Amino acid sequence: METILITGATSGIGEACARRLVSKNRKLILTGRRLDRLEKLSEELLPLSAGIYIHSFDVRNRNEVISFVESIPAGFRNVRVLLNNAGLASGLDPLQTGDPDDWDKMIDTNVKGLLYMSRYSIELLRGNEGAQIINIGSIAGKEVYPNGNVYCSTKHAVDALTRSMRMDLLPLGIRVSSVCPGLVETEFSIVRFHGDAEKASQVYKGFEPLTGEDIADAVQYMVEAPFRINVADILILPAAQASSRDVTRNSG
Ligand code: NDP
Ligand code: 8X3
Repeated sequence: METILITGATSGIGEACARRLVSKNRKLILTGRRLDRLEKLSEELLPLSAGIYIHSFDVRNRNEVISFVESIPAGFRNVRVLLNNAGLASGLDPLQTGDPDDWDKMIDTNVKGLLYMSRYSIELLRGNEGAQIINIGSIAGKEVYPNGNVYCSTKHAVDALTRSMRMDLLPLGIRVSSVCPGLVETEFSIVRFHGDAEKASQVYKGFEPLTGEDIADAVQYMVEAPFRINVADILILPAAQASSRDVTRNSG
């Protein structure tokens, strides 16, 4: 029986993926920092699954990542899919006035966290038929936009890591791919604007943004594709978005 490990399952895209991928034929490992949310989600999904293991930790902390991997019970260690989804933007400022604490947060989570998770999960994935790592990238990893400086850099790094990990892990039979969304309405912008929900809601005003479920559809396609296929990269945008800077909005 296969196991799928999801980081950032407490909200948004990661939570939608947990809901979409849950099955009586699968075990899930759900992670994030907010234990109360993991407990609630696990309680809800457990009857629909073959088993759920939750663990709250911070992907930025290398020792916590190592302890998490060591803590996984025997029945959950045959991980077939690692979904590296945990990530965030913090701030939206020009470089000259940017807050270096925001920069550290984004680099430590989006780049170093993804690296730690990937590096220490290899032992769980290795040898499992159809093993794969799916990274949640972004349109911000394909192009840049004003004031997106550090966030865009971290997502460009995710793009580079996806392509280089694909080469490194080829001899181990582990496929590596990415799903790169445009604007998805989740808690992402609330986090970016440090809790300012009103400012966050403006980001999605006047057009129909993507939902976490839309991204979960793409992830499900990758996860359930025949093992001979590696769906290497998917860029998904709302119909109203052509690039990071081109979004058609109604004035009303
Ligand atoms: P949310 O804020 O809704 O979810 C982010 C998830 O990441 C949460 O579950 C959060 O859990 C987890 N997370 C953040 N920091 C850490 C950490 N240090 N350790 C462990 N878990 C962490 O945003 P989204 O669902 O939108 O974001 C998911 C991914 O999608 C991110 O990588 C983001 O960059 C990417 N993305 C989002 C887009 C969008 O428009 N929303 C578009 C393109 C990509 P907790 O706080 O409990 O730790
Ligand atoms: C999140 C999408 O456009 O806010 O990666 O950077 S965007």
